[in-house]
Amino acid sequence: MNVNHHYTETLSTSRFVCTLSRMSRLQDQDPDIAQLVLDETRRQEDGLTLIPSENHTSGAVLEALATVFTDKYAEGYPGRRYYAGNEVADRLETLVVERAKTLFGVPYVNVQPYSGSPANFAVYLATIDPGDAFMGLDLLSGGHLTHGWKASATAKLWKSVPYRLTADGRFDFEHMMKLAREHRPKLIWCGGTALPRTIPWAEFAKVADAVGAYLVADISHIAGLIAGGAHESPMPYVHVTTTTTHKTLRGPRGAMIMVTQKGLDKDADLPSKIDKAIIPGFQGGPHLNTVAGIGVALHEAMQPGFKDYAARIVENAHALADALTEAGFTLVSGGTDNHLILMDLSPTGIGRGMLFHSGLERMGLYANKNAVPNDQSSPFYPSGLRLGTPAATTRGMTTADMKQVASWIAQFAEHVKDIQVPADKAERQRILKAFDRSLITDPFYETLRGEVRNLCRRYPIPASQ
Ligand code: DSN
Repeated sequence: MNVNHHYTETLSTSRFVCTLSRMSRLQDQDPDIAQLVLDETRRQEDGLTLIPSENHTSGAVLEALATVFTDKYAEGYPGRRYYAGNEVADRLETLVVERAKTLFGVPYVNVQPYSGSPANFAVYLATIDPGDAFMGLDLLSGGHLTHGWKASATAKLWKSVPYRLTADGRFDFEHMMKLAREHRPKLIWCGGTALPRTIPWAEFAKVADAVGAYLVADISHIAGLIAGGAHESPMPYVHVTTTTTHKTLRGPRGAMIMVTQKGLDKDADLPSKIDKAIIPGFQGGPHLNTVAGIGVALHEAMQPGFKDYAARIVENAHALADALTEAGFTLVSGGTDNHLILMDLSPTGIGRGMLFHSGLERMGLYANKNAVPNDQSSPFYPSGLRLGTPAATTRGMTTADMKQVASWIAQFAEHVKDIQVPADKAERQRILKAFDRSLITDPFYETLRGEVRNLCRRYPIPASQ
């Protein structure tokens, strides 16, 4: 295996070395896949993940994922399985459910959803009938596909009534109340994927309660902040909460559905409806190795240090937002309260998110293009860039490092200030192809990539957190 010696020395406590030492059989039996695992490990080490929905799991979570639980079918629930041999699986799932109940303070949790979209689908199946109206945040305002975007099956099977943010990125509860009274939704989603501000759960509850709708919080992005006390919990206000487990919560790729006491008071059968919606309604056997990994992540989130981690995510996001603002960028809502920053690049031309996405990627800074509220461009060529600090904070980066990141973004912006992304398709393709070529030939990118790599090597991804 071609491993740079200096590199492994620098990272003697890192995930790279742990990965290498764990893979002797894989290297012998399938060197191609082993090499890809190492290449991806190195990509993550040498670049900086600023995608707000990504994070770096601990070595313990990775170890739980790579276990014999992956071999076992466990359709059903503890004590009620369709397969034999589930006595250990029952103990595992029960333990993980209990941890989630304790961490989030709820009476019921299902830890089986394969990921966020299946979790959200199961909530629809459990709570409303086909054709019923529901409200969710429009994708272009930062909602998720499954909150009713027109291309999602959720908008085909149920009647989607989207609500939007104001042009300055704020919720408009008066407008929402008007929509709710007009369409009488049976379910209202709160939460999203590009929301830089605190979500005022109580305001949502007023709207949902006024029309007797289920209120469901999708806390996928902020579950770790809620667990760590850096964002108010929705549990007193909503009936159901869904979350992925791999974002700020820093677990494996999976999801959970939780029913609150308010949810039980509305419908005591909600837990059993959700259980049935997952299996046999929508999924087959749970991925028990993922369930084990979720259990480890929940245990980590219950440790005192996790509060500090959540606080540092927000501190770093504030520092990054402030430095970007000082550098002259426009941020949706003017800043951030959480882990996420949405840059509005439209003051320098609409549709420029793609340029930043690809240019920064070439420099080893991984962020993603994103629509901004009232975006005048299409979702594939949006005018925004979404950034976040959960992964950088896991590496131990500080507010000073966030200032450096903002400075690199500003240098890139200056470098491409004359490039526009035209609305005309053919012209756009021509300009973007020329831009892609410049990413290879222009020495600016290699120089900046080296600077990013140097910073990243000062902060190896820890094998333990
Ligand atoms: N893909 C997730 C995100 O990046 O926010 C949402 O599902």
